[in-house]
This record gives sequence, structure tokens and C-alpha cells, in this order.
Amino acid sequence: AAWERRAARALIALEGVDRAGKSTQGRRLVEALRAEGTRRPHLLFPADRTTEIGQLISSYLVREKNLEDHTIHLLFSANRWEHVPMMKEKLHQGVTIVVDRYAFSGVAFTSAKGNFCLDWCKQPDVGLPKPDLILFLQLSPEAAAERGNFGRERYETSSFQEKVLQSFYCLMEDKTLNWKKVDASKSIEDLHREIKSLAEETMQEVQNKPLGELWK
Ligand code: ADP
Ligand code: FDM
Ligand code: MG
Repeated sequence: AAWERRAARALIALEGVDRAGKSTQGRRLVEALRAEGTRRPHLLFPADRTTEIGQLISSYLVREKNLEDHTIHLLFSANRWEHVPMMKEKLHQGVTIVVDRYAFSGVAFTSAKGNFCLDWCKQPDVGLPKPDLILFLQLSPEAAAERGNFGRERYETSSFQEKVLQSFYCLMEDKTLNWKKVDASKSIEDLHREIKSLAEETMQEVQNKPLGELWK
């Protein structure tokens, strides 16, 4: 069953390797849509580190806490699910939602650890609101490195990020999803213009189309 969506507004996900510019572009996109009078576009940051689950995730990422690999995977998924009622309500009201990372990061990071099959990784997120557009910000590891050193958080090593990228490529083979690759080596401004036009195109296309369920 698909959820009803009264007005035509889209769910747009930003994905990509570390430092590709997801957060920068997420902010810029929401600002631009707001300036053009799109009704209260909403930026959401899974992992939202402010909820109780988010705080657990945050302490894991900053290495204050160790969590078993399946456990942290399920917490990331739970952190998405706890936002679903709000997301459905907003989309129903005609509010466009931009998410900075989504279930695809969840699957890509956990499966990069090895000993995880893609299918197991996807299961907890099956049925989440399906993005109408997934923007993959593509950037070579060399170009990403020029944007600064890795911080001290978990996962911030080039060998792990390379595995994450391979997992993303597997996920992008799923043609039931609207993946659009964009060249993240462009200037912030040029990339913003491209992303904004893809977002607006999607917002037009989803007019009166029901919101789907991810991987279902
Ligand atoms: P992400 O959220 O994907 O990790 P950020 O948006 O936080 O990436 O950007 C990472 C760093 O790269 C920041 O210092 C940001 O200012 C810079 N940056 C973002 N986009 C670009 C770009 N198109 N060109 C050059 N530097 C960029
Ligand atoms: N991450 C993020 C995961 O491992 N699983 C997830 O489901 C999500 C949403 O958490 F290292 C990882 C990816 C990254 C960190 O930090 C989130 P930033 O600030 O979005 O890069
Ligand atoms: Mg970011």
C-alpha cells in the first residue's frame, strides 16, 4: 500500500563518500527552495544525533562507546524509523524533505565491514519512505583528500571508505530506484545549480504520484 500524498512534494536523499559535499548541498538546496517559496522545505539529518538513539550512535561514532556491528546497524535504522511519522506527515502536507544520508549509507557502511550480506543489511530499512530521487555525489578519493584530513571518527579511513564506495556501486545497480550521479568535483555553486534543477524536475514528476515504500 502506498501512502497518500496530497500535494506534490518530494523526498530527496543525498548520498556519497565522505566530504563529497552532501551537507553543504543539503543546506543550499533547502535554502534555495525556501527562497523560491516552496512550502517549508525540510532538511533532515539521519543520523540525527539529538534523539536518545542518535546520542548512542554519536557516542559510537566518536569512539566513546563500542557497540556490536549488528547492534549499531539496527540503531541507525531505528534512528530513521523514529522520524518516519513526521516524514509522512510532512510529505502528506506537501513539504519537500531533503535527507543528508539515508538507508543507502546504512547498508554501504555496514556491508563494508565484511561478513554482512547486502540483503541482511537492507531488511531493517525495508518499507521506509522511498526517496523520489537519490543524488549520488561522486568524488574520487584523491579529490576528497584535498578537502581536508579525516577526523577522528570511526569509519574515517581511506581503506574503509573505498569499501563503502564499492557497496554504494552495488546499491546503484537497483534500477527500481531513481539514482542520479552528479559530479561532486564541480564548484559548490555549479553543483548546487545542477542539484536544484534535478530536485525541481523531481518535484514536478511526483505530482499526484503516491509515495513508495523502499525495497518492497
Ligand atoms: P559531506 O557532508 O559529504 O561529508 P561537506 O558538505 O561537509 O561534505 O563538505 C566537506 C568539506 O568540503 C567542507 O569543508 C566543504 O566546505 C568542502 N566542500 C564542499 N563542497 C565542495 C566543493 N564543491 N568544492 C570544494 N570544496 C567543497
Ligand atoms: N553512517 C550513517 C552509518 O554507518 N550508517 C547509517 O545508516 C548512516 C546514516 O555515520 F560515517 C555513518 C556514515 C558516517 C557517519 O556522519 C555519519 P556524517 O556526519 O553524515 O558523515
Ligand atoms: Mg556531512
